[in-house]
Parts: sequence; C-alpha cells; structure tokens
Amino acid sequence: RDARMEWWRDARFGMFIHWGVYSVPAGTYNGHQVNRIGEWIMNRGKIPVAEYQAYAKKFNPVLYNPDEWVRMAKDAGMKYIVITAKHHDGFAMFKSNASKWNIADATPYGKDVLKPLAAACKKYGIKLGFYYSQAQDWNNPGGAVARKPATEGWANPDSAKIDAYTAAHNGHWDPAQETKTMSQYMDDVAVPQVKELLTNYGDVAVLWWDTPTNMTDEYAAKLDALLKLQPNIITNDRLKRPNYPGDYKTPEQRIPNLSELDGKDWETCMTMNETWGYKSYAHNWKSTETLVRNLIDIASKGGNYLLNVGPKADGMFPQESIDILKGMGEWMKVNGEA
Ligand code: FUL
Repeated sequence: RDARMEWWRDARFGMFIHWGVYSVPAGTYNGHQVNRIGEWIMNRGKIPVAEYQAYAKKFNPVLYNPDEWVRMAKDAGMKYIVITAKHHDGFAMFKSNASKWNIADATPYGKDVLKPLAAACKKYGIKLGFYYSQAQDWNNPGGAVARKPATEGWANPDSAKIDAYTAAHNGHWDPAQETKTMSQYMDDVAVPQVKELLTNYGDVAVLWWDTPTNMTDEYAAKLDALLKLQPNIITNDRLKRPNYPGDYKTPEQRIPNLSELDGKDWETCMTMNETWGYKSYAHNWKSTETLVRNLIDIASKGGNYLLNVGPKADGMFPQESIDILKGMGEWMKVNGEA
C-alpha cells in the first residue's frame, strides 16, 4: 500500500483538467448567463437532453495539443494530471462502446482525446489520472442527478414548474433521463466505461470518483472490483461513503487547518478562477502569488495541490491559466524541487 502511494506523496502538485461539452456553451445558455460552475450548466440551466446534446456538434477542438498541455504542467512543477474522462453531463472524452455520447461518435472532431494525452504524459514522465463521474450522469438514461433548484440557474420564468417536476422525478428534468433504472445505467454505462478507461490507456495512476449521488454499496463494489485492472492505481474518497474511503481525502476549494489533519493522505483541489469548466465571462482569477502561497501552505502540511485548468472548446487553455502556470513554474525553478 505504501509503495503504491510513494510517488503521490512526493508529488505535491498536480493539474486538474475539466474539459467537455460544457466548454462549448461556456456558461451561456440561450442568452442567459447561468450561475455557478460552468460544468454544471446543463443541471443549473435545466437544459433539455436534446438541446444539450446539440452542443456536441460544435465541439471541435482542432487546436488541442496534448504535448503542449503536458509541457505546461511539467514546466509549472506539476507531477501528475487528472482529467475529466466523464463529468456529470455523462459525455465521454474517449471512444466508448458503451455509449454513443462520446467525443469520437458525437462530435465533428471524431477522435478520442485521452489517447494522445496518455502518450504525451508518458513521453514527459507525468502521471495520468482519470476523473469519472460514476453516479451522476444527466444524459445517459438512468444516471443520477443531484437535484438543484431551477431558480439557481437564472431567473427562469418556468422555475416553479420545473422544480415541481424534479421533485417528482428524483431530480431529473427531462423524461429522456429516465428510460432506464440506475442499476441498468451502472451495468450498461458506468461499469463498461471504467473498464475501458482502465484497459485502453496504459498505466492509469489515479481514479478520481466524484459525487456519490444515490450510490449503493452494491454499485460501488462493482466499480471498485475493476481497479484490479491497474494494480498500482490510487483512488480518492468519493466513490461511496462511508465504506469506500479510497486512498486519500479531497478537500475542495479549501486548505485544511492543522487541527483538521488526522494522518490520512489528502489533496486540495482548487480552481484558478471561480469555475472548473470553462466560462467565457469568469474573470475572477487568483494571483500567481496567492496560488504559490497555497502550494507552500499545502506542502508544509503534507498534502497535495490539484490545481484546475478549464480548457476552451477549441482545445486551448485560457491565456490567464497559461500565464499563471508560467509564473508558478518560475517560482518552482528557484525554490522548488522541480
Ligand atoms: C465537484 C463537482 O460536482 C464539480 O463539478 C467539480 O468536478 C469538483 C472538482 O467536484 O464535486
């Protein structure tokens, strides 16, 4: 167990990447700026399945250059990358035989983006992990939904009606989401896709589960069993509470106080601005100095810092993120162990 954790404990600094179909609307649905984090736009905006799926037709990241992405991470002093293989919108950023709702089959780009990223990581000696939303899936039928009030999206005149519907439908807002049970979704989509991810991409360093909405121990056992496909893999604590604690804890958008530390491994994940997935009008960037201080604070307390980038739909990092990474890299070169 400890040998498996060794690289991770030494790493200190990694890159989180939230990239998917939500990068296309980039925070705006039908002229409405939808509140809160960009990758939640479908849920917050209560966008119908067919309308959301139409965004995939505009997802064509021709400027995607994984070699450059990995070099930027490495130059910043980062040792690993965790990318959204599938976020809550259910969209697979890889060629999947379990669902056509994937980048190879549903976009003009027509290619798996994880394969070349895995190759670039290997080339530069950076570990690669996959974020996989195992329970929430707003497009593949039977996936779970965390129910959120429609009023939190924007001042939608239909909010009361929508909220009455989601209350009666386990959080779902579109009948297309409910043509299967969650148990069918698990067997038809989540289990086969995690198997694909752990089979087709070489060494997978981390499986980063997220939001155990409506998870059962039975579902968790099926997913957990797949981890044996990657004997050295490390997982976080978000598969299913409390029986699947994984290898490390995941404080989100915050750095624990010394008094909270209990000897368990932990990783703070954090955004550079106010969203994980790209939003065209999210300009509240933290300064490079603040982010370096966060890294020092976290490292001094024995944790890891997973700092997020939300690439645009064309495949480019936002310029602000590029500048921040460069600035942090300059500090690391003088003061770090890079
Ligand atoms: C959360 C998710 O719901 C957010 O969208 C994001 O992925 C964050 C890292 O984890 O729980």
